[in-house]
Amino acid sequence: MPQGLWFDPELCLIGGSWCAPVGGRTLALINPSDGSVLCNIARGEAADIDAAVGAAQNALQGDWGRMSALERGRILTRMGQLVLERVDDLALLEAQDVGKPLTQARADAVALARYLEFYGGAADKVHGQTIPYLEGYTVYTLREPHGVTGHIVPWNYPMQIIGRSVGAALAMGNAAVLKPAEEACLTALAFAHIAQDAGLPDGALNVVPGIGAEAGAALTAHPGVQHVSFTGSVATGALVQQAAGRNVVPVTLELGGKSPQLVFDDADLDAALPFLVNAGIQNAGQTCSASSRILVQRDVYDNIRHRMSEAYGALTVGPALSDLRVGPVISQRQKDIIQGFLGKGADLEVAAQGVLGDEAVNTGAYVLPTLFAGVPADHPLARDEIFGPVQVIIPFDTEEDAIRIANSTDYGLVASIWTGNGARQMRLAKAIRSGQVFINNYGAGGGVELPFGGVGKSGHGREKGFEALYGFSQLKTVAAYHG
Ligand code: TXE
Repeated sequence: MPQGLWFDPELCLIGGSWCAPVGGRTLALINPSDGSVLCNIARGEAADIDAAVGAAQNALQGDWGRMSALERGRILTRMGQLVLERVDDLALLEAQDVGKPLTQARADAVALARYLEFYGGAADKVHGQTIPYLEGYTVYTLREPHGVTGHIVPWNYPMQIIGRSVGAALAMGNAAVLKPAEEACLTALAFAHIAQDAGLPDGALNVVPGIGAEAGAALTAHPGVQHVSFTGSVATGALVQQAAGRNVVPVTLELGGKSPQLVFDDADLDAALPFLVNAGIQNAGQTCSASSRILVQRDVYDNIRHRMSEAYGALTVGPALSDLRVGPVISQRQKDIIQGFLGKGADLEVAAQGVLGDEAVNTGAYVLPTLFAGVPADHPLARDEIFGPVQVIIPFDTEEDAIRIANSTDYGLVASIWTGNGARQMRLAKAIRSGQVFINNYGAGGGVELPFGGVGKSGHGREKGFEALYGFSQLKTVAAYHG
């Protein structure tokens, strides 16, 4: 059993009751730090999803559906407070489940609390409009929930992704059915227990763990679901969109990227360096907004290559609970995917690698952080999402080159520009195809207030901030004729 587990992990939450899945089946949850079985979790299937959607529909007809926005907000705020009280417990579970170093897992738990605070406070602040119209009419708009929302969450940042999607959906008065990833779902279950403790009415949140092709596919295809939010791979995202399309319901897709940082010769390199490296290796590179491409202007190329290599040499890799800079990746399968990419880089120059910490064991899913230098912009390692602790440095000559290379992948999630030239900052912020652009920073601390989402194969729809609240609601126009 995982250290610090305080609930039964083999159950689903449906309509306020914790119950075994209909088929009585379970799945083993593997600890990526050493390959051991942490515990079993429920392997829900279509019948469980059906019951969860039914429970969500009942909640919308009952207390939850009738609750004022103010009261919904108070419950979310209470959930945030309870998460803050349990930050260390949640971090311990996440570290064991995802393989995330404890410090990073703790930051995710704090972020979950912050999402709940933000959306708790925002619940009663999403207003409609009055629209001046023809004589004799009064016209106004109402923001209403979609109804039942489906949430398919991956394994890399369970707490943050639940906070941004389930938090926003509940704030708008939807009833949620959450399908966490089969590789990591302990904090999803913990979150559901905390929601109950905070007084969330039965059925407003339902959680059905299970594998993607079973519970996940059943949720996205269910005719009782009115909105689907998905974070994961491009291939699965396309399946999710097709399934939701058959029911003609909207989807939000967040599908990762190949996010660049552009370093010009007039940049403050001291300020840039920690961001260049950390944005690539945080969570062992398994971050949708990871910066896996470092584009460097030729004049400062040797300098950056040298300093990033030094930083890589100090990256220690080891078990999550040892809390080194880099933990294992999520699974042997993910490790194999990453090793496959490293194999494709056999023709490239490896500038530097991290080091295995003393405590790393052979049975864990460890990948040494690897920095490739002098990489051609059209190389597979410079174009494809690797989802591991791997970065490439790509030299460029002119601003036009930098823009062309930055925009040369199928993705467009995040980009950053390092330059002291204000006019260039403004030009590039417009020219780069990306959902977010950062100037002289990367990620801006991940603020929950900042709308987030991609263009191209990075997906569509926006999460975080108020934009998410618009996405999790629909607009009704009321036109009253009174003469
Ligand atoms: O993803 P999947 P996987 C990328 C990353 C990684 C690759 C594979 O490149 O190497 O995807 O990871 C559920 N209907 N990202 O296999 O399949 C599944 O149960 C409905 C980027 O884990 O997309 C899980 O809950 N749902 C990413 C979720 O989808 C289905 C985060 C993600 O699984 C389903 C994770 C189906 N048919 C991986 N099949 C990011 N953007 O941050 C699976 N699922």
